[in-house]
Amino acid sequence: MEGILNKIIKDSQQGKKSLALLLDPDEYQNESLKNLFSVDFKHVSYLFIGGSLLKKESLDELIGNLKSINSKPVILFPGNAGHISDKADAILFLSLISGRNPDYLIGQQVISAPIIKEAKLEVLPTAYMLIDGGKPTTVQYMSNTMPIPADKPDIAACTALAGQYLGLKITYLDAGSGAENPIPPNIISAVKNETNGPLIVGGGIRNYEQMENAFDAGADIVVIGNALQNNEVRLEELNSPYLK
Ligand code: 1GP
Repeated sequence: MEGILNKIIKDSQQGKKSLALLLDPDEYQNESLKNLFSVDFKHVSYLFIGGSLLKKESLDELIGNLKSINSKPVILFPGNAGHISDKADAILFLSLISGRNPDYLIGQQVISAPIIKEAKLEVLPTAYMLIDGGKPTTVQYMSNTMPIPADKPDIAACTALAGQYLGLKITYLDAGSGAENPIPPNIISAVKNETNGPLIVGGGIRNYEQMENAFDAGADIVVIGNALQNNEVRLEELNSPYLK
């Protein structure tokens, strides 16, 4: 079977773009899930599961529910080493390379490595970068790191290139969940031009236009969480020509 990482890399090389939904287990219970998936969502490729303050039971429960109603790959997007479930298909193995907190550069990774091995999850090595989204976000606070200023594309590009040279396969630019401003297009294009691998972009994307702007600028995968959770946008509205 083709692995998820290989598919993400191949799609990026072929210019095929994807939409990922971010689901927070503490927010989505059975009813809200059924509502979310009551529409046709064939243009969604990945389900990211994560949140900053997860209860383990809700993580396993959400993944179990998701698996019973759909067949999209379920990918963990962990806030820390405790957010691992063997019920998922893969995990974004994140190193927070925009920050200078060793615990999020390598500490949590050491703690989680044997748990991930035991759980037999596919590992997606990911250079995770926070970009200032206009207000302090949970991930900034929890990781105790500073985001890269939103008007510094050169710093973002050099950071992403360093991540690539360290062997990380995917770059994830995140303005943080519920960010006021999504990642600016010039940051996305600067990172895309400087690196070769797949580029994930998320944080504060609330509508079709913002999603398209991210794709136009070079995002391979756009992640949307809050806006769907809060019904600011519906899945049907996100059916872009990029996602055919
Ligand atoms: C956050 O990139 C994700 O880590 C998605 O952000 O919830 O703002 O869509 P939103």
